[in-house]
Amino acid sequence: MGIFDKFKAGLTKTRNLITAQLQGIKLQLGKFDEAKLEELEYSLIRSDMGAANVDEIMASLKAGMKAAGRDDAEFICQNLQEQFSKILGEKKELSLQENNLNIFLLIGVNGAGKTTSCGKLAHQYMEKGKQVMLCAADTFRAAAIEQLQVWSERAGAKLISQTIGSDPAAVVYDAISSAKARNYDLLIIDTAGRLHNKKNLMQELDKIKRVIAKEAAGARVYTLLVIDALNGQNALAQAVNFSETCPVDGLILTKLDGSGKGGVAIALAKINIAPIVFAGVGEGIDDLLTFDPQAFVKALLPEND
Ligand SMILES: Nc1nc2c(ncn2[C@@H]2O[C@H](COP(=O)(O)OP(=O)(O)OP(=O)(O)O)[C@@H](O)[C@H]2O)c(=O)[nH]1
Ligand SMILES: [Mg+2]
Repeated sequence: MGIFDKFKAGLTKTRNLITAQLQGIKLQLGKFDEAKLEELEYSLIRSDMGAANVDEIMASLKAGMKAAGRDDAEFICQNLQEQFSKILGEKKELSLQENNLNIFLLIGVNGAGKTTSCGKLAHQYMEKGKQVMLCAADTFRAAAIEQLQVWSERAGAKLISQTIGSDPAAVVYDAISSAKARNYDLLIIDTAGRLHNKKNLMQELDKIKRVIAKEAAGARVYTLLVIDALNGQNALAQAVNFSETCPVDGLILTKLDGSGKGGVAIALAKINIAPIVFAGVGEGIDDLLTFDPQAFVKALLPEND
């Protein structure tokens, strides 16, 4: 399956929401009047693009319709496609530095999909021929360590872990030493879920970052904030709050498949904290896609046929 088809499958629920209006009108060969435009506006809001963003998008759409003297579904699709693409911007892929250690540090609130994404990423980079190591720096629960162990076996990646209750920064220290000694390409660090306002937990994250800065001084490090699309507009608040406490290099937007809230990607891009670099579209090992704005937008809107 190509990346577009994967996005399309993953975005089924959001796509249904937005295309229902557009395609229904198309079939009736009708024109978009005020009432139909309002329905379209409502479905964009329901997809969690954010009310203010939808206001802007609709205003621009209406201005475009007026200027072009068009009120048909094709024009509207085209206009939305252009607007969404502009908001999402260019594809921003993480690049690994050759012959050097690269580190992904995954952070985020409880249940966002950090551990699962660590496993999927390990698999993805193993498939690309990279030497990948996973580090279980969520030491709060035994289950968290076991969960990452299962993923490491699935992906065929080495796991570094300690016992429950160990200092997460110490596990990270171990993992870095081991990864450096054996010339690993990529170290992926799983951390415990935390809220940005839990001071002790944010201090723990700082400590992990200090260990990375000191022990892996030459490494390329990406701090990746994992965001659950199911949280819709709350996900935005989380992204803002987290990034204010801890600088973030990229976002992993998970569970795009789980609801019709795929529009949150547009809202996230608009606040421009960090680019969305990966998208989770399921629970399987292959269900993490490099975020491709073009494929995403194409998958969100009905096909022009
Ligand atoms: N449908 C779907 N489910 C996902 C996706 N990513 C993660 N999940 C599910 O979300 C649940 C939580 O995922 P975890 O990876 O355990 O989340 P976490 O952030 O590590 O959670 P904590 O360690 O408890 O903070 C699991 O049931 C995953 O299978 C996704 O992209 N799509
Ligand atoms: Mg976890």
